[in-house]
Amino acid sequence: MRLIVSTLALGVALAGCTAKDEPVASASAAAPAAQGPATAAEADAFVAAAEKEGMEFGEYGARIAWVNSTYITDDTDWLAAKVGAEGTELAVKYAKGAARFDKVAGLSFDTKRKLDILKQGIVLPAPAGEGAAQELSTIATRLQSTYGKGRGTLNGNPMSGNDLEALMGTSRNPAELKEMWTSWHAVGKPMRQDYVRMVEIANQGAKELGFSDLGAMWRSNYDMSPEEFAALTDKLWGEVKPLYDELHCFTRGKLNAKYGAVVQPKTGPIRADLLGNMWAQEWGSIYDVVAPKGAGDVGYDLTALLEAKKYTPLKIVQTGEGFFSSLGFAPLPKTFWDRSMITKPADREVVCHASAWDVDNKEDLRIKMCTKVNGNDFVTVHHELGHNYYQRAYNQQPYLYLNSANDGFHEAIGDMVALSVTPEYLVQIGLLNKNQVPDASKDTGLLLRQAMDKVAFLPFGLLVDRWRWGVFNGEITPANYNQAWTDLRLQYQGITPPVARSEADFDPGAKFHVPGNTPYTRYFLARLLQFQFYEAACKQAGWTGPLHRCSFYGNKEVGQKLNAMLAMGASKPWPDALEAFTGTREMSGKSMIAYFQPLMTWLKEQNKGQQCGWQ
Ligand code: X8Z
Ligand code: ZN
Repeated sequence: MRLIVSTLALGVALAGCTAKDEPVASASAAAPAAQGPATAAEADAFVAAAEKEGMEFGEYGARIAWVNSTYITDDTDWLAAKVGAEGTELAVKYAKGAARFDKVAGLSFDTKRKLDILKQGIVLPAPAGEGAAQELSTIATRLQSTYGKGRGTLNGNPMSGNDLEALMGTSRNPAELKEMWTSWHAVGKPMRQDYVRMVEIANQGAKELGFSDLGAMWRSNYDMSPEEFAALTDKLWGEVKPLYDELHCFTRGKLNAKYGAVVQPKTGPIRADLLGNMWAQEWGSIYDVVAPKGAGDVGYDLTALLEAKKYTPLKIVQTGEGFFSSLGFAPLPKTFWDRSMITKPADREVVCHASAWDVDNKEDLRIKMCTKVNGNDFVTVHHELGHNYYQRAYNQQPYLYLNSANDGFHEAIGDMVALSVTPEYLVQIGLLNKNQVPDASKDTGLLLRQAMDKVAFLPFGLLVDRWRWGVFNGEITPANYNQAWTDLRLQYQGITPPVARSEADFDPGAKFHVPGNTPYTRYFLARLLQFQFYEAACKQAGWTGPLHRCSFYGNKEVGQKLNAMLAMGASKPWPDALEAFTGTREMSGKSMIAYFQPLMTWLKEQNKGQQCGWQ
């Protein structure tokens, strides 16, 4: 396992979506030279030592984190906390050692870039001082395991988070939805004090590394200043917000029609538990509620197809592998199938939230999922495999470049592949009959179904870190943690909790990435990037039809070009990687907007005369 490399690389005890470790340096490598000003040659040697030792520490930490995440006990928590603390101490020592070369002239491009990665990439830095790293790591481990072991209820019966997540998508009973939402959100409550303390310690750690606060440190990983990055995310949100606003307006109208004004008023925010997802982050599960008659009947439902063809979780993963193989990527290694956790074990506590792992930074790729046979998990499997194929594509890079171009890239690859899961593709793999392929008159439905997941997610993708950035810089204090969360949910998503909240609650803790300490802006970026990648791939494939009907399944040329970008790892600033595959150097909402253009026109027409907006 590696000490923190970048925002993507997570600490040992903090396995998130792509569980990796942080770069490690020994105390000797990190220690300042005894005498004289530092030289470029010393910087080269410092980086080389870091890479060597990081690689060595890596596998050890990753194996412990894996066992902890797939078998939560007091003992594995203890081990994960211990190795996490060791990793953090080394990473911090390393980051501080790297600062010694700040003013050294004549550094090579790579040495300078790697020193920056060492200085900026720690997700949860600990300050100096006896026991700080251990306390931080113990808290971080406890938060993640508390989430993993969390339970809510339905009709008074205890239920795992994983089961509740699925049921939020299928129940259409407002009382049940409210119960599931409320009981699950109680999982955050006991985390509050830990979270407060964790923020104190990690903020202090960030300050010792020269950052104003931990949020600024997180925002420093995008080949631009933290301020420029925050401004970029504002700009990107501005591009796509009009599309979200139309979707919100349309969806609210349909919910009002289905449930009546007592449950869902005609104006104002949407009740958060009615949108088919525990966090109202993706709404595709309630497509049946919003589907317009005729044009909205897309003729098939992926979950139903998977059930009808008796797909198993394993078969879904094999199907995902098949897509990547069709692009020319080598099959997954045997160890992937032996070591992955594809379904939820019956007899022990695990972290069900899906993640992809690269345990030895070479070939020991794994996913960890509690896969259910439904359309959502079909997409999530592709998402996770995208991480694994990325990891393997860059495994020839030096240790500090074993990462994506920026963290949004890592999150976008599998999703871009899943955008190719078109009706025509489903025919190719035998899930759909040829005569079931919806004709052009159903395009609105297909796009609306897709928008309910892709567009609906955007404000959520942004606000999770808006909240954390505020917590880290002190604008949000423990006295208004929950109110600030609820306010941001209203401001960005236009949603409101189904029951009154207070500062006795800690709703952010009910979302995996908060107790899991996984930065979240990456998913916002990925939502836009995946459409940029997809549009570029379709162009490469010579597709001329409507964008959303394009599948690049089986296209080796696309595969080759994709591999070229993935293989760059983190070795170049992200605009270089983006350019290599798409020809542009800008992250932008343009491709997503182009994809949904026909839907936007249609939504505006539907929403005519409605009082859209919520404030
Ligand atoms: O956490 C994930 C992946 C693992 S990186 C399953 N995602 C975000 C979430 O679930 O909140 C993918 C979409 C957004
Ligand atoms: Zn992911």
